[in-house]
Amino acid sequence: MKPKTLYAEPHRRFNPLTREWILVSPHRTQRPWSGQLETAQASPSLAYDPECYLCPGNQRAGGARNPDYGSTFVFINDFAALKPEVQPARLDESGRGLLLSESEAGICKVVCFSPRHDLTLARMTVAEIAAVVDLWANEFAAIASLPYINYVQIFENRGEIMGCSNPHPHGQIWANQTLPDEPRKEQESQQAYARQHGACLLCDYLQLETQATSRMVAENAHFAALVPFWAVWPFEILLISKAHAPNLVSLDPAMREGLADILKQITTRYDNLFDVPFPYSMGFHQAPTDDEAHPEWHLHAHFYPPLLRSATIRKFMVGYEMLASPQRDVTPEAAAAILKNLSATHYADRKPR
Ligand code: H2U
Ligand code: ZN
Repeated sequence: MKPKTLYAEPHRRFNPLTREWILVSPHRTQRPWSGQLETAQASPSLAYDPECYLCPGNQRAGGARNPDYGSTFVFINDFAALKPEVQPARLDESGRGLLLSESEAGICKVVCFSPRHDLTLARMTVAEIAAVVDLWANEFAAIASLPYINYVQIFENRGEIMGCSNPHPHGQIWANQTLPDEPRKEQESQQAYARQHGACLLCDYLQLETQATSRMVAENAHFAALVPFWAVWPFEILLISKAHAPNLVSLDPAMREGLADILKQITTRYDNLFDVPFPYSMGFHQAPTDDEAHPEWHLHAHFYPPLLRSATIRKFMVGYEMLASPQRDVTPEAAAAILKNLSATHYADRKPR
């Protein structure tokens, strides 16, 4: 069957990175909606908020005071989910793995992207974002060198709808002893693909998408942003490094600037989709830091935004998604076309008509 016919009907798509299937139901957005509406979040108007625990010079909830920082700032999370010092232990209470637990050591940090309370990545300059990329790379290297750390997760939650506690531009780094499930699935898939085809999964995939162009959203010399063939979230984006690099540390200055540029392009288009600061969870997937060689690993980032039809109508991952399989309502190709055709100029910078 031709893709055109297959993709117009309910069908399944395979995610080769996780080796999981998703259900695509192209016509489902036509159904009426009388469900929950979110309130669209407005941009903060203050460049400095005396009540904000991330603004320069302010006191944090944990009691510490932020320095008067002028660019980026990183600190150990005052309410860290993971801690460096834990007593190593493993317990199998039933002897059959039914009540199994293990100690887990790790470290959690908070990264402020800018001293300006009212900015977001989309509203920062490429040079300012490049400073964040440098900080991510330096933190990755420093945390990776800790002997008890085998995996470093850099991420950002944006918007109240994603559980972000503060509009001040910031992200987090959680790093730990064991490889968590999502990167573990991707690692096993990349290893299996490399064994079977003698090539890199994401290098091959990127080549296909560069030829097809129907899912490409934005590109520069060093990075490509696309709605992956197997996207689950309506406006999900996969950001892929054009070079076969295992992590941020291995990017040269030009590549880092390319990353900063594409991050601005993605977040600007996202904000322009519904003319609101667009909520999402994003994060980088990089090779584990376990002192093994990881030739199979290809640096990439996932953007998972929750919105579906407007600033106030979100996609719920409930019911069938919780119990059976993730499902999406618009095709990835339709979502990519919408995102690609949005202005590359942020709505706040557009002249009033
Ligand atoms: P989110 O907004 O993405 O939840 O991140 C904020 C993090 O900042 C959160 O993990 C930490 C919280 O524990 N935090 C501090 O470390 N110090 C504070 O004073 C408040 C919040
Ligand atoms: Zn602030």
